[in-house]
Amino acid sequence: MDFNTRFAEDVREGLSSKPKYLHSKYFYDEVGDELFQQIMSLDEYYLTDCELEIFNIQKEEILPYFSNGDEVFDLIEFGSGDGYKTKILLEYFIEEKVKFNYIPIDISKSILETLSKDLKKNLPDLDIYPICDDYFHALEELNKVDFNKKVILFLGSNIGNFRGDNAIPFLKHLHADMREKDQLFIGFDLKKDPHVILDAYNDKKGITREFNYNLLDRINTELGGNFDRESFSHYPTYNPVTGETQSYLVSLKAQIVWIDVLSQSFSFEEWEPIFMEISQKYSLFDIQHLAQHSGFKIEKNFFDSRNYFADSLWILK
Ligand code: AVI
Repeated sequence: MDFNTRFAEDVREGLSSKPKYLHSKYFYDEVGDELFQQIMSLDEYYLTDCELEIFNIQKEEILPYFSNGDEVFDLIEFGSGDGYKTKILLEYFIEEKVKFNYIPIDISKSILETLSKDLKKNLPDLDIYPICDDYFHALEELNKVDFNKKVILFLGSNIGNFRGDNAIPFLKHLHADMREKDQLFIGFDLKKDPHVILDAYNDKKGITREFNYNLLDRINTELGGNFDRESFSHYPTYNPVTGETQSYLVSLKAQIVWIDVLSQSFSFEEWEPIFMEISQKYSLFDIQHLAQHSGFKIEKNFFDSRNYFADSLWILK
């Protein structure tokens, strides 16, 4: 199935469900990538700063966990995006003359091209092998030809796009594709003051709202929809019991939306929500639970100074 057919079918399924939902993976077209860059530099969106701080302050401590100094290793990054945070580690590793290859994997070709261009210019000594593919397919293909130790980076709390234990099948799949000496380095956004969390998804400038609306715009342009974004209100929530941050677009009136490519209309009741995104937050116990139930052991947790965020280094159990 090509991308557009998959997109259309996912939209059909989501808008026909009760409650309605849309997949947040479709947030990321060119406009969505740009909006996410803006989100990462918002004052309220503390996640990026925390991880930057961990890398800046603790890079010397992180390095010996990744490299024994002799063997070449592969630093594989899932969903590298523009590599903004990773660059701190890359720069330091190059400075220290560490033997490693950097292999960013992303489904966005344009973002990989921008990243490669930038790194080739600014870090000419870096060995970079970008792969534009699905994470697991890329990893499985790599495993056939490459026997270096692998350190897999899954940063920025991307794992939080799975609700609670739904991350376990993904982590088990990863586990199955890893060899004995490989490591997994995952970013987890920690449970904290609920106001701090909610503000991060409800910024004053309204960029997160735009990020959500962009998916409606995308359905309009790519699938011939007639969503009127003004008749939906952005509603983010945080539940401190489950650690789930959820965002919704709520229909402000009874309305019917038509989508050409699907030759189908979807009716909304007044105040009917579309569930748009989950960003799971974790306690240390939750992290331990995920590691244990997917075949991993925590080797070391790296925290920022406020204990808002943890980069957790895992090895096979
Ligand atoms: C990509 N992901 C980890 C971000 C998050 O925090 O869940 C996406 C995001 N959505 C709204 N703001 C940021």
